[in-house]
Amino acid sequence: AATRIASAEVLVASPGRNFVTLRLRTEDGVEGLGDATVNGRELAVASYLGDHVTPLLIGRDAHAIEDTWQYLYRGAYWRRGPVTMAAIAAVDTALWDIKAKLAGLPLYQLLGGRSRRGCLAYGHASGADLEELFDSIRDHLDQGFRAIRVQSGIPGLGSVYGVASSANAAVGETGATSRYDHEPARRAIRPVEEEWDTRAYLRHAPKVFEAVRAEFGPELPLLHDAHHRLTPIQAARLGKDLEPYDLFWLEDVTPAENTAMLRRVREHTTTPLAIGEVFNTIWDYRELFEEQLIDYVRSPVTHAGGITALRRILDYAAVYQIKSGVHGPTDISPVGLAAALHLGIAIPNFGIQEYMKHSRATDEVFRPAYRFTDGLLTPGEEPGLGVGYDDETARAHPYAPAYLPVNRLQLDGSLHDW
Ligand code: GCO
Ligand code: MG
Repeated sequence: AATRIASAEVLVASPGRNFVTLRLRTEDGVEGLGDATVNGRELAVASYLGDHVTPLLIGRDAHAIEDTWQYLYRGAYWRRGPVTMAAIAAVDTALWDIKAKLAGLPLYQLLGGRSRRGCLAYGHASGADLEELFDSIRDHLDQGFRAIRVQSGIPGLGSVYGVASSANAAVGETGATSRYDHEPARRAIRPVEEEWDTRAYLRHAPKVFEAVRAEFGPELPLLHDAHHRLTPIQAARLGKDLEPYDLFWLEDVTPAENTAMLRRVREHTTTPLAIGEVFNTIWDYRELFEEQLIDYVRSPVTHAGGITALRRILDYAAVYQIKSGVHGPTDISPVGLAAALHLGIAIPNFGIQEYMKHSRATDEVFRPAYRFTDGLLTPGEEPGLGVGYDDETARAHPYAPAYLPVNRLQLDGSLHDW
């Protein structure tokens, strides 16, 4: 029998940072949550959902997840794009949450059941110099991380995106919530500007990994994010230069728009490649999969059209022995992270899960059931996603515009990829 959707609310709040959350409720009062956060463009998705999607949902069968997905994707005429796909993702995730609650099961049971003890997580270590970086790696090892992303400051450059530094001790000033908050979205009406020099980066990065391997040995899986900043030939050189340090992956070496660029990179290096955090559909991956140009899929549930769509992308990836490496920064809400963990524990081709840890304020609103133990994340056994939404706590944290930095070349101030 049909279980009708009776209400749909778009919740915008800023507990630690801005989040857009969709809450659907059935006529029997069963609630489902979906994450629709697009960092720095939050209100665009809130409007897309509130003005154009939620009115369509009232009265629909909450069980008809695939039909609702197709209805919102094909029905809009305007396909793809981060705003559309985040909105569809939120609806899809909320419907899976409801279905699992109605079944009385944690969501992963509906996705095929448990395939592993937990999802291997990687944390973000970083430092302005090697000393700070080593401290940060040690701190992550103490927290139990068994895989670590390494980002470092570059001599001659000021602050570098993705690198925590003593500068972030000026919490509030930069928007950082702690010294380890290295990707602060600054609360202001426009982004801060950082400086960049690709040649300095290419000279320095291999030295950093050489030092890290010398200090921490050959076992520890190490990852690195180049944040779309390189040309194909520069990326090829970096991949080659890092080969002796045996990276788990090198992420986003080139801008994502031109996937064919990865062909050039792949010709030159055996360093595994990860890409896709800014992709939003299966179509973005087609060439990359079929030509086996990448090793890991970075799309999160939140930006790729939900659990239904990410599952489809990852099944397609499995044909080519490509694995998941789902995006998990703090701008993916606990709802988006929980969805990734239910999927990650069930699928055959799980690779790794990014885990940055949300602030206390964030966890107080969402109260996630997932746990991090001995380097592994587990989604918990509560029915559904295992995430809630505390309206009263959320109301104490109203939305405020906040933006990540932009990046200009040190040489002449040209705007560069960040
Ligand atoms: C990562 C990402 C993030 C993004 C951020 C954008 O690998 O975790 O690159 O740091 O920059 O999520 O909103
Ligand atoms: Mg990244």
